[in-house]
Amino acid sequence: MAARMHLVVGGGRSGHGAARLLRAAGERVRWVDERERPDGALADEVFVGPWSPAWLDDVTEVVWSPGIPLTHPLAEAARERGIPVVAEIEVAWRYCAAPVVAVTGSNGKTTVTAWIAHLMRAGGKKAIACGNIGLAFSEVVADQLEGGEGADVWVVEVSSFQLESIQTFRPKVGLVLNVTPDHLDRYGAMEGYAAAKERLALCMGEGDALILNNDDAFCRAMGERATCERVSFGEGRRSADRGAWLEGGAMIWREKGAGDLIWCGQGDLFLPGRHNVMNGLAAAAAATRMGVPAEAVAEGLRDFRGVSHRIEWVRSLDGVDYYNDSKSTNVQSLEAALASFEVPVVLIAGGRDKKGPFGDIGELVRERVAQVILIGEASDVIAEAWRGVVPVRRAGDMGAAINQARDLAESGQVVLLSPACASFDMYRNFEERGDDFKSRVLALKEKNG
Ligand code: UMA
Ligand code: ADP
Repeated sequence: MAARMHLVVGGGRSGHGAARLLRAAGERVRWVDERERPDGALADEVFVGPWSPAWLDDVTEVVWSPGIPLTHPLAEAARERGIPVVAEIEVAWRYCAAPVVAVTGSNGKTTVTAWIAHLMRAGGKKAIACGNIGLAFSEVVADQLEGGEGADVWVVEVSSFQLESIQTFRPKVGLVLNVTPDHLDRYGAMEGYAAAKERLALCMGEGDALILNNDDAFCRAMGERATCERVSFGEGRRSADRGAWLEGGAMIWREKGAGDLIWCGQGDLFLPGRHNVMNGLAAAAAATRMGVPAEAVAEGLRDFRGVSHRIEWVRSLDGVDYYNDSKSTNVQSLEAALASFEVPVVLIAGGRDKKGPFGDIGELVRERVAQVILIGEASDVIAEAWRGVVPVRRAGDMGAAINQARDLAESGQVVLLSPACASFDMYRNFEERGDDFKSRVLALKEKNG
């Protein structure tokens, strides 16, 4: 039988992984991108430029990159012709030979994905963290198909964009960490965004476990609709059968009919903030469900060092601590960062607005922030939302913002970059933004030096 022709749309990381994987599996690939020419060595045909209906000729399946909205006319044309449009993670799932733990949520995905992989390794398993974290799932599955070592478990970070077009993707353990406003520039309203997140449970069934945040209204509602086993985590313990809870400062696992098992105290974690206690509980619940013994979970909870660009300590200078939280791209991640500090914060925020409700955290800003320095396109929107709440200044770029922050911050205070916005107005991505902040901060000289 002749190999089927797949149209891989998008020449970025997802497209690269999907094209490589499909070719390794013996399928035919037409790889297209509207801006940059994809690598011809990985495809039978490549096209670049404005999309054309001819791209769909002889195609049996379209493999879609998550950053391109499904309202794109090419996706609509495919649907009109009855050609399935599937996510890149869907293709990876077909070929992966080990169980999948999938992590979604508005905030904490990368931290929890990396943390679960860390806990699995502490338990002696070969775990690979991949997906939205930056390494396409299909890329690592292609490695395996081409003779690489593969994994005992794939820990896959999945975004709402990826979940929009899954069909059979079925994690053994799925986590929804929280659902709060994000990507509303793409979804318009919370309903569409939340519905995309809920698709995680689409194919989960008997033998699978859905780990849900008991303190999040959306997650609780999702739990009521789900058909597979549910495991809760959070602060307010209920009479749940199974769950990971914070109680009296202890991080606890509770099994139905068994006594409580204490992993560690919240103060034993290296990572700061209550949100990271919740992230740790979620990760520990997943690892436990995947068979990692309690002692290994406890050890891996304590010694996990986190991921850079998430409330990352950069240096101390003239009594001021500088933190890089460039991955804070929405209002809730800024809220989590501010709640993690007990001392006054000089905050650098702003970037490309994702229509976040900045006014919602006005009280916390008033309480914790001494000064705000705004950068980027969202400056007017944020200044308006926090008018009368906190003194606000503006800076033309990161260098100017850091200089102002340095002049304003007093000994004992914190300078925090936590933008609550996307980076694309000034940088290629959040990593570039965080690296720029870090290198400029590290270059500062002591005042009396
Ligand atoms: N393109 C078009 N037409 C368009 C738009 C884009 O042809 O209308 C092309 C671009 O020219 C480009 C390609 O599509 O060549 C980019 O595709 P993409 O945006 O899907 O990016 P990838 O490189 O494939 O990266 C994606 C995820 N990006 C997004 O979802 C925006 C990466 O998550 C992920 O790490 C990677 O797949 C591997 O799984 C990044 C992200 O920002 C980190 N994710 C969002 C987030 O975390 O908030 C969801
Ligand atoms: P994601 O992959 O979902 O973007 P990250 O782990 O990369 O999550 O963290 C993104 C931002 O959200 C960082 O600023 C981080 O400090 C913050 N954050 C992490 N976990 C949580 C959480 N559970 N609730 C709120 N904010 C969080």
